[in-house]
Amino acid sequence: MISSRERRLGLVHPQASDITPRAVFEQRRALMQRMAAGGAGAVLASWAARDARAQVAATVAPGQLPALKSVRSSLAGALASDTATPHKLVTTYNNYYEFGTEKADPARRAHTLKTEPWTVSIEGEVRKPMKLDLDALLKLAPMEERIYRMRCVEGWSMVIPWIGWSMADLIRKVEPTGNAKFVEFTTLADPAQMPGLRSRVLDWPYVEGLRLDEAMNPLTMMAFGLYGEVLPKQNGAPLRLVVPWKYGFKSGKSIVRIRFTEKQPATSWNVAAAREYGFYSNVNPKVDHPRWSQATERRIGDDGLLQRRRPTLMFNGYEAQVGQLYAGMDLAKFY
Ligand SMILES: Nc1nc2c(c(=O)[nH]1)N[C@H]1C(S)=C(S)[C@@H](COP(=O)(O)O)O[C@H]1N2
Ligand SMILES: [Mo]
Repeated sequence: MISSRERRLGLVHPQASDITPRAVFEQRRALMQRMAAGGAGAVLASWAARDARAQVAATVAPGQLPALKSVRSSLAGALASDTATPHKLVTTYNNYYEFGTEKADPARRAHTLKTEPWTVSIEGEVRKPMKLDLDALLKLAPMEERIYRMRCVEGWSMVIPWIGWSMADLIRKVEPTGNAKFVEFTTLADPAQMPGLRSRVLDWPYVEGLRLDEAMNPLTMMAFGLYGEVLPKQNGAPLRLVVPWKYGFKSGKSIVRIRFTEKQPATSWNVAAAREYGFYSNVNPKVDHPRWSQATERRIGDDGLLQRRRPTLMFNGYEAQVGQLYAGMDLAKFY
């Protein structure tokens, strides 16, 4: 075992099995084995046991999930050197302003979020607009575990094992029209459930957006879980977007509406402070925030390592997968 003093002094690189709460780690390993063996049905069965949603598991056809090995290898080794951030930190150090602006607020307050029933309305420039309930969303595509880096625009980062499917699977299902150029994501805004809405930091509801080709990129994910568990409320239950090459605020939580549009959507942070938060907001160490550098970041959980900062990677390290989306674009202008 590694002592916390050794770790504080930066003498060792912790292993996932050292820093992950043991019960969670083992539960996750068991879950992953079932995923590899049995497919999406098994994943949902495990969730159902924790979430009293047994009827969902019963209606999902198993056997669609690729073997765990191929799920992992689809990440092209991008994360080989990163250790997952401890579960405890992923679920207690959050940005979810609908529940308050302090990092500890969402974990303390988000219990008031009611995640069932839940419906996502898919609208706008699509041939097949639809309203999908949570059961339909969970079954929409095979679940995969993906371990992604997440870089907040504030200068910190984490590594999170998500569970979900590629947004592209949903997009194909609703058949965008030729006019669809962007996708707008809207978060729940209910003052009865969300005490943070009383503060006017943002113009609620929280709205984010992507270009259609960004939303179609296989890395763009709709997540329903993390660390092998149903998504905690503070992390955006019951479903949230994950766009790992962009600053974290592009990944909206607790999504209720997805709208396909011809024009670039007005997004909350861009409306609040356009000079500071661009529509694209790709992670870019060469384009600084007006008030701080983006060249380096603090990995949450590394605090003991004498406050060492690590270099921020272009597109958060996903340049091979997404760089071509921005060929020929001036990324300092389209920040
Ligand atoms: N609805 C909503 N989504 C949100 C936010 C928010 O305040 N409200 N914060 C964003 C920011 S700034 C970040 S860094 C991530 C944090 O996700 P996490 O708490 O799950 O790590 O969520 C993003 N999604
Ligand atoms: Mo963020």
